[in-house]
Parts: sequence; C-alpha cells; structure tokens
Amino acid sequence: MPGKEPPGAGAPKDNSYGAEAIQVLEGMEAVRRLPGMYIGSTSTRGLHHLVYEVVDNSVDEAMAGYCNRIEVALLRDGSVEVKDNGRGIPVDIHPGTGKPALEVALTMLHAGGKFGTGGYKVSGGLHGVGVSVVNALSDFMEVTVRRDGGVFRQQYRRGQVLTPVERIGDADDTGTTVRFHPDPEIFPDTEFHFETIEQRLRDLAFLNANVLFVLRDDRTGQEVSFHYEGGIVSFVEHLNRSRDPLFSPPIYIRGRDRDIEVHVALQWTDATYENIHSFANTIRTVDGGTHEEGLKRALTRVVNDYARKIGALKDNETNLAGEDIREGLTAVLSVFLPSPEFEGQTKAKLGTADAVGVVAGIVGEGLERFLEENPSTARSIVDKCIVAMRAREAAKKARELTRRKGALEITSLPGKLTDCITKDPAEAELFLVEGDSAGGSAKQGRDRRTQAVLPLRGKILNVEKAHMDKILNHEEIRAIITAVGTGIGDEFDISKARYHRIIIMADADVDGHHIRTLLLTLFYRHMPALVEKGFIYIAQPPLYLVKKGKQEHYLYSDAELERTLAKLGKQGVTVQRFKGLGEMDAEQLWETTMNPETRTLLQVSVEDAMAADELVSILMGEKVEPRREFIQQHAREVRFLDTIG
Ligand code: 0RA
Repeated sequence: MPGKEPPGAGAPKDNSYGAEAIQVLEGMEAVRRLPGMYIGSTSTRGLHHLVYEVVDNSVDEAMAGYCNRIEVALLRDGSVEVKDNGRGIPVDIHPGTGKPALEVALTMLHAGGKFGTGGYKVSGGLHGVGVSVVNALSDFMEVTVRRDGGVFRQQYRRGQVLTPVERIGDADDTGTTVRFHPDPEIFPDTEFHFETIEQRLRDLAFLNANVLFVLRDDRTGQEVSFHYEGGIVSFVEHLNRSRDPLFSPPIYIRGRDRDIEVHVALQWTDATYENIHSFANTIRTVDGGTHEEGLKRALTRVVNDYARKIGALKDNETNLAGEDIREGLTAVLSVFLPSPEFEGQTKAKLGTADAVGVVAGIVGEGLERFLEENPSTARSIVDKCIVAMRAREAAKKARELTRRKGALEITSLPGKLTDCITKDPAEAELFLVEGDSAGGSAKQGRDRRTQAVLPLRGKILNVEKAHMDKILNHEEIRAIITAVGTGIGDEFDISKARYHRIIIMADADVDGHHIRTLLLTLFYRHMPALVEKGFIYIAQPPLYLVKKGKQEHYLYSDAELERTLAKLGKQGVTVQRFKGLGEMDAEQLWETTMNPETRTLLQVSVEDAMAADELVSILMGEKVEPRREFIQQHAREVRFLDTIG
C-alpha cells in the first residue's frame, strides 16, 4: 500500500522523484475515494472540518508563540480564506524531496504529526489530518506566504499542483494565507455557516489567550472578532455572566505531568446544576472522558477532606457526593496531550487513560492550596455543597414518596398520555405537543401503532433555579418523565426509555420557542443521555400553505415561500399563514409534520441543547443587564435558535 507511507519513507534514492510523484497522486486519490476516513463525513459537519483544519494550523503557530492574529473570511464565491501573521510556511527546498517545503506540506499526506516542526500537533486534529487533506477535497486552493521579504504563491486543484511556487511580490511582514473552495464532487452541500464557524472561533479565542480571531462574511457583510486576555478565566466569567458567583475572580490552576498539560478555571455560583466545558487539544469533548473524570475525582476528594478538616462535616456524617460538590460549579478544563484517543460515536469523549491521574493530581494540588490560602471563600464553597446535599436528600425522599404512590396505581403512566400500540422502543415515537388543541389534532392524525401523544399545557417550569425536588413535583415535567420511562438524575436508566424518538412539536412563535428551549434544557441538564443518544427531535411544522387551483404547497420558510410565489406567479394564488399548530386539522398535521414518509425532523445535537441551556440561563436568570445585552447583541443567535424549531 504505497499510498499510506509517510513522505519519503523507503523511497529508493535513484528514482525518488518518480516514486514520490506517484505517491502524491495516490495519496490524494485515497483521500478523495474515502473522505470520511479523513474528515469523519462529507456532511455539513465534515465540510466545516475543512475550515477547522486550516485554522488549527494557524493556531499551532500561535501556540508556538509566533502568531497573534487569525482572520477567517467567507468569500462570495463560496471559498474560505484563513490568514495569519505567523512565520509563514517555509518555501525553501525541502532536502528529502527536492521540492519547496510549501509544496510538500500541501500535496503529501502526513502521518499524524505536523510537518516540519518535529513536535506533535497541539491544536485541533480531531482527525489530525493536515492541510493536504483539505487540498485533496478542494476543487481550488491557493496558499500565499509572506516570508523572507517576499510574497510566494502556489495554486492547486483537487490536491494536485496547478502552478509552481512563485515569488509574486515583496513583503514587509510574515504570515500564511490559505484560500480554498470545497469540491462539490465530494460535498453534497458546500455552504459554510457563519454561526458554526463563529462558535469554534470563540472557543479557540478563549483557549488561546491574547490571540485575535476575526470572522468576516462577505456574503452578508457580517463580522465578529474575539480576543480574550484572560483565556479560560475569561471563559468562566463569560459563562457566569448571568449568574451570581460565590467569589471572584475564578480559581485558575495549571500544571504539566507526563507530557500532559492541564489548564483549569473554576468558579461556583448560586445555580443548581453543574456546567463543565472540557477540551482536549482544543477539541470540545462534550461527552467528557478521562480528563473530566480526573477533575471530578480531585474536586470530590479535596472538598471532602477540607470539609472534614474544618469540622463542617462531622466524623459520623457521610461524604459529600460528587454532584453535591459540583452543584453551581462552572468549570473550563483544557488539556493538551501528544496522541489523544477520542471515543464514542461522535468522537467527543477523551479516552486516554493517563489523563485521569494527571488531571486529578494537578487539580487536587492546586485546589488544596487555594482552599488553604482562602479560608473564607473555602468556607462558602463547603457551605454551598452541604446545602446541595440536603436538597438532594429531600429530593430522594420526594422521589421515594412518588414511587410508593405510583406502585399503588395499576398503571403509573400519566393520564394525559395517549400511548401507541407497539411496545418496541426502537419504533415508538412520543410527540410532546404544545397546547390541548394541537394535542387533539395530533391524537386524531397520528399513526396509532407507533406514535404516542402527550399534550403539554402552559409554560414548563423554569428549570434554571429549581432544585430537583421542585422539578419532580411539577406536573407537566412528571408526566414527561413517567411517559419517557427512564427516570431522572441518579436513577436515570436509558435502557428503560419507552421511545427512541421524543419529538417536540411546538408553534413557530415566541411561546413555542420558549417551550422548546425549556424542554431542551430539561433534557440537557437532567436526562443528558437522551440527547447524546440522539433520541430528541424537533418537529418542523409548515409556516405557509400556498394554493393555486388544485395544487397545494406546504412551505417551511420565508425563503421557500418567496421561491414558490415567484414560480407560481400571482394569478389565482392564495397564501395561508399558520400562526400555530392549532390551525391545522388532524389530516394536515399528519401530512406535514407527523407522517414519517413526508415530514422533516431535526435531530437535536448536544451543541443545540447546550445553546438552549445557555439561552435559558441568560433569559431566565435574575440579572437584567446580561439579558438586555444578549438580546441586543445576539438577536441573530436568538433567531438561529428559533430556526431549530
Ligand atoms: C513549519 C515550520 C514553520 C512554520 C510553519 C510550519 C507554519 C505552518 C502554517 C500553517 C498555517 N500557518 C502556518 N504558519 C507557520 C516555521 C519555520 C521557521 O520559520 O523556522
């Protein structure tokens, strides 16, 4: 398998040029044949990995201390440009191949590690593939290097050299600019999303203190920039901007052991849930993993030891549980390690075993020192943990009471649930429907065999401030939990899920948005495995019905309406706007929103649920200022969240 060899490996000296040319060709072909092997998939997610891969190269240059500005531009022709002010990719002749180093970097596959630097690739590298893979999957790429007083340029098509490295002018600075256009032969959808890239750049800005990230969209004129002097401490402050912190600034701990570098920032607030964001080599690990386990271990051990030492916990009392200690904790954990193993379906969980002990050791030592040096803050942390423990005990009692009550009834399923006939969770669906009237249509219109309906009335409890015991006593939420069947909190058991599709069906208005956001937050905070398993969906009811003669078109967006009206013309066309689900009759609801053959469902990702959770914190929290700021600055994101539903 010559295509799999690292550059130059084993190539006999006498015909090395020919052998390498073949190798280049085969390497690029291999990537184009099986793109999923290199970038995960060719979906929108894979498409955006191209941008991340290119940006990560600039981030590596920033981490090495040579670059403090990275600009990403979404250009009108559908290409993306990433520009940095690093040292510039070397353009001199690479001794092994006789070619410019730039060309080698862009056209030869590299086995993992970053070319030329000897060290491992520290940032990103979810797939660790290098920019040559992006080149292979682009129908056009151009790299411009400013270095040694000159501007050098090379162009490529589908991973093949189009023009030699040329000096095209003089430069008085240094840096690298990569512009590429994704190949439509590879990607069914080549449209880049501003918000998706924006989220990644914001994370990177927090993880790389003092590096300026700019994102510009020439298609719309939008521009944002991120620059945080405080790094992950700023990150925690940002996450807590709508909460009341117990102390400030956040605790910051860093250390290095056995090749693993650890950075943590911690701050407790009056919130009743934990909020941990972890990263490995700047990749967001939404499913946690060994590094998070190490952090939790350290917290549990150190806070318990300290609570006993100061007599807040008596000898005859049991230890605080980990969840008591993490209640109200906002933490950002960022680790860097040579060859991270990512696990799970979405590769969002760190598997590297060494990380547990290393993180536990570094965080344990740092936290111990902080508590010793700040006794009054330490006391308030311990007191908060003890309050959390009491609340947990009260919740447990409430739960036991509910269970006993439930056992007396023949069936403990909620009365409002209209269940489906099948008992096979894999084919069963639960519709959570806003409002009784839509609930009625859904019951009539549904497929009785596989579709169950639970109508929800009024507003769902704000889970932001409520403790578990209150949550469990809220009628609508209890109905959802019993219908779903998994239980909640430490009793949660995914194998008991009665449906593998739980579909939120709400109006496309402000109230519907509110209910959707609150339900997503409930699932994200209290039944996260449902989100991780991909069991949560959002129904897509139509916004308009356009009729012309016997033709009927259900339309799901304003853009679609415009297109359809342009196509049909004005003559004899009527437009009905659905203000709510309640305006559709049972048959319409079935045809447009419930029928598996014709409907569209949005599967909720952990990122979607996380965004909803953040929105709830801001919109429902007690602080007015962040709320106003959020609505003013992020009107776009609120709209974006709206489009989730
Ligand atoms: C290898 C060596 C050197 C710089 C880079 C790679 C480099 C790569 C990228 C990719 C995007 N931006 C980048 N900036 C730098 C430095 C060699 C030297 O000057 O000593």
